[in-house]
Amino acid sequence: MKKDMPTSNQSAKQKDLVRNTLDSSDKPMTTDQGVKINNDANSLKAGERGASLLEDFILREKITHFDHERIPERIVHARGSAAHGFFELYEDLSAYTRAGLFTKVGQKTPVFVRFSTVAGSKGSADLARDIRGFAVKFYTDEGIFDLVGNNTPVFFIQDAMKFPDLIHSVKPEPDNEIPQAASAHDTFYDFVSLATETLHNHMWAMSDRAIPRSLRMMEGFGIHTFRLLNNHGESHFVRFHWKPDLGVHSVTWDEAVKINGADPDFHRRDLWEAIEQGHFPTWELGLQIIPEEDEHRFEFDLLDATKLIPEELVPVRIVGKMTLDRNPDNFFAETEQVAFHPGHIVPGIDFTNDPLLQGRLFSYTDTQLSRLGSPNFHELPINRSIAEVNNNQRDAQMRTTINKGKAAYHPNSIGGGCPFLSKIADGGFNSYEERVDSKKVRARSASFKDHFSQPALFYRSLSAWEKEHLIGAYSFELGKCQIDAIKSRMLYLLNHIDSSLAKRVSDNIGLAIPKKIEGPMNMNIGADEDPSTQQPGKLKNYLERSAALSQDKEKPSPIASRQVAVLVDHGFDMKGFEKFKKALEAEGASVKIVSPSGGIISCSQGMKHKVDAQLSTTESVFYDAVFIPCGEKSVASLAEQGKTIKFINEAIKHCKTIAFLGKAVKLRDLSVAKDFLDDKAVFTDGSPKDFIKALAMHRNWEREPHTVKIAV
Ligand code: HDE
Repeated sequence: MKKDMPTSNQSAKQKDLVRNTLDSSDKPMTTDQGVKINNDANSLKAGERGASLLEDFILREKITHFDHERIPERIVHARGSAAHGFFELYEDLSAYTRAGLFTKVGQKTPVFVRFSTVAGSKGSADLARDIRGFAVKFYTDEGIFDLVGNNTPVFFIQDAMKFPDLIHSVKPEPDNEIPQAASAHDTFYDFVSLATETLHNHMWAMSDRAIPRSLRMMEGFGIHTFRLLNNHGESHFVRFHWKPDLGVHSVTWDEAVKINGADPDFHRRDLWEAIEQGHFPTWELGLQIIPEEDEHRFEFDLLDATKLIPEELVPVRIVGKMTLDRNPDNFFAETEQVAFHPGHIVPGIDFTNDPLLQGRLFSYTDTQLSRLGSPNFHELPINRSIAEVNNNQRDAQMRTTINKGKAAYHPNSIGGGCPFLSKIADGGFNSYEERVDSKKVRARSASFKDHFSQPALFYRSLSAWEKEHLIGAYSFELGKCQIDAIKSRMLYLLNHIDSSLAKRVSDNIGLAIPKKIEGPMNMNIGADEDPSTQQPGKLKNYLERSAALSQDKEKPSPIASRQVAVLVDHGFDMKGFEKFKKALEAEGASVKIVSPSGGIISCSQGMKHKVDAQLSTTESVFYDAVFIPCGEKSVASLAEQGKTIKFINEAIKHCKTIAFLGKAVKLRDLSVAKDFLDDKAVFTDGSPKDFIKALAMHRNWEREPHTVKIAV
């Protein structure tokens, strides 16, 4: 019988059956062996005040299970949040691939997506400056396809051999286990400054991409070049892109630091609540498709994961949409136990010789063996294929399938030759018949050697405010390092990428840019190779600027699910409040009443309103915009709270949209907002239209240079 994974239109009963979910409502409590329990509060004792008895199997079972509840966290990407959804294809791509996922237009393929940070532990804060994982499990009719990507289009290293070094350098330092979920320390910069291939991805990590406003507002990238194979065995190269319908947006570093303290679960909560409220996040899937014959057309190597293919050179073709519409029922069973693997592909998709990808193909199954403890991890409900699984793999720990029959080998006659093999024409998997004719070498291709041109392209492509943020990030991170020789090496390298960038960072950290650096600086070379081939090499400028690399877009983003704080107390003006609230909610924004006291407050019309957050328990950094309605009593009460002024000052500092209606102008004049009267996102009239327009642009970054002196 063919199993079916849930799509949003399947019945709840069907979903539970496949996913092995258990709803305990109206059920008696039992032991793991099904025995009904009569007393769950007291252990079995020799007398009420006597010793506990070893025979108490109920106590022993409960404690033993508890003792073993934790499994090893992921060695990287330990901190994650996930959701269910589906992918829908716009157009038939059978000219390129035979994968049903990309040829059956309109079919909904179920997905499970896990977002993560890389460096921090499972319990670390969400707003760490870090690359985000963006891993998608497609439950296709032809088996599982995992697109295990990140929110940057490139990676730090070119060859899997260096992955443990990269991760060891960024993880907390081994002597004192400091710092948690932070790259701003000596070991990381020691490695980065010696391994120049890291510089491109590092530049992305110093950009706003590494502190997203929401997991729902990030791009995703498969990074490696993969192959698509069609029914004729023809191959095209492909790179995968996810483009969020909500736009790509970030917070400032100052906000990130504050959010980490005030709500370390900020991203997790944001994703969860958006889905609960029906604001289902969506991404369009884009493909960059490159014909076989164009493999060597570019001034970089397609197999090099530290290089992106600018969209100006190969446009991104939008082919479908992914919607996340259901939160997991159980964090551990789903988000923690999901096992992704770039080697999970389906017929019609294939690998390339990218040496980073090739190493990953080994690593992911290997890690599941220690993390999930058994080669049967594919039997966990979240990892199960919806295509039927039949083979002669047997046994091992925690096997749940009960295979029938005697034949567990192939060929066999006892089992009628089953399970039988499938012809390629009948859906059997085939690999691209790539010609391989070469010497066995331990080397890096010369075509991988340019480590500077794309970081320079990225920097050139940023807007002025993005460059300022990046300069701030480098200054912060290097400022936290202790060893001058490491910082100097970084300045030397930055100077090769962009001298104005290096100069600003050098001024900020108070260290001169060195003219020369002693010793080799390119770890790609082996002991017997010529050190003169090392970086930095000459910059190539094949493109002045790539618009896709910048987050600075003229197009407004939808404001649905944006959080708007309304600062009020008893007696606030209902008319102005309602006008804004209605207009904002009509666009899907969430209006939250923030007031000095919790509970219920009444407005000018005597109506009762439930307070969403007490001023003392919330922070300006949780909201995208603020408005303060008129109302003498309300404004007077707010004016007495130091937190009100801090709240407003922070909103101004973080370039947010803010409106002071009627008498609330008094609060504008008590805060730094009085210095921003001509600002295009600071309002004093009663029209929500302009407020919404400003919010749709995310922030007024033009304000930022004037906020430097704001002391919050
Ligand atoms: Fe991973 N990576 N990785 N990685 N990776 C893991 O697998 C590894 C790389 C990525 O939400 C681990 O199940 C090696 C690139 C994501 O569960 C581990 C190399 C990209 C996730 C592993 C890389 C990624 C992982 C840890 C270099 C972007 C989280 C737990 C050869 C394209 C998936 C696990 C999730 C997880 C190894 C490089 C993305 C240890 C050896 C490049 C999103 O197997």
